[in-house]
Amino acid sequence: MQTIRCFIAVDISPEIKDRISSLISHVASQVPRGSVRWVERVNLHLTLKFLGEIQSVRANGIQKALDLVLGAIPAFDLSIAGAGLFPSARKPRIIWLGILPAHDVSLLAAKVDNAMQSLGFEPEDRPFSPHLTIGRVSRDVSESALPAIAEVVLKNQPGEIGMIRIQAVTLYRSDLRPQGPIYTPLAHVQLADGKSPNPC
Ligand code: 2AM
Repeated sequence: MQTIRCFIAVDISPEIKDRISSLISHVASQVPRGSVRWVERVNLHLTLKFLGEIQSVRANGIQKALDLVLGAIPAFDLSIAGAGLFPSARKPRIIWLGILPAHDVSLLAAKVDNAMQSLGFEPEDRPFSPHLTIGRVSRDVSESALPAIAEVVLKNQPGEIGMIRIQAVTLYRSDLRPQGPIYTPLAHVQLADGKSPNPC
């Protein structure tokens, strides 16, 4: 049986992707080359739920379960602003942009999580923390070099990058390749008054 690695995410509009890409270029020029794997413009997204490896035949059922719950949630706006680091600025591994307000998108993530639970996926054991990952610190960066990377990120903290209208969520397939992941949309599911998602 074929398995595929999947996740459910919100897409980012082309304009906002452009702004984020400019920010990434600016920050990347100030940290040692190769110290961070920056997210490619085409791959920028806001993850709602990581599903991991699933049997490919389940994709249809996932789309149907999402259809059932998301059709009742009205579209809403989010602002992308600020930057931060997981798990901490002392030992950063993930570099992210903030998402505001947290409430609506957390509710959306909870609905998605519930829908996936009904299909037998494990519920999230940690509260949803809305963020848009823009970079991952390479494993081979020494611990002593980590705070300097965090300092660059925090020094270049953006104000509001822009608003995105959340009208749909996308089920993605993720193929991990040495050159970087390839994300392929498998299904778009509209919110209550959602229109077709923005083209990448
Ligand atoms: P992130 O944005 O929080 O980093 C596709 O791989 C997306 O799924 C990533 O953007 C990542 O979300 C999330 N993801 C990848 N591997 C994961 C894992 N093992 N556990 C949870 N989320 C994961």
